[in-house]
Amino acid sequence: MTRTIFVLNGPNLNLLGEREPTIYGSTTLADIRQMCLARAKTLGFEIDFRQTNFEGELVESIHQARKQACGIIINPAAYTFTSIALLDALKTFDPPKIELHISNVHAREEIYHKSLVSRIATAIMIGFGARGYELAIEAMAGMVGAAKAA
Ligand code: CA2
Repeated sequence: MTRTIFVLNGPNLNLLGEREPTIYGSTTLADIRQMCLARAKTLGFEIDFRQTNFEGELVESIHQARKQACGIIINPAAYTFTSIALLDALKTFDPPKIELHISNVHAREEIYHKSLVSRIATAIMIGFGARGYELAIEAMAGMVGAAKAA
């Protein structure tokens, strides 16, 4: 079985660390990628880390994950609340899928409260800041099983 976890990031997350640090913190997406790679390595997993500002590209990545990944961690950003295409694609991916948000979306404006993705996510990681990615990898390793010593 593959030991690759896809970590997918949606629109505007390439700006992390550059704008709105009070909401999203000062860690950049490049920093988060490094954290993910390092944590996954200790657990015996590989990471395919991606970011796109395009809905269709996220859908394509999910299709690739069907053949190449043992799990998906996805921060769909604004598409969380709008994309039925993303929801339909994620429905075709049977292994564990974790929906992740850096900020606590429920403490924010109402437009950020109703996730379309949550209904099909295996689990949800919300409001832990950039550290949520590491926690999600640990959780995913636990769900997929046979993790090496941490
Ligand atoms: O908290 C999260 O991770 C979000 O998925 C981020 C999304 C937002 O639409 C979700 O409600 C919660 C927005 C990402 C925008 O990223 C930026 C990063 C830096 C500066 C501006 C936007």
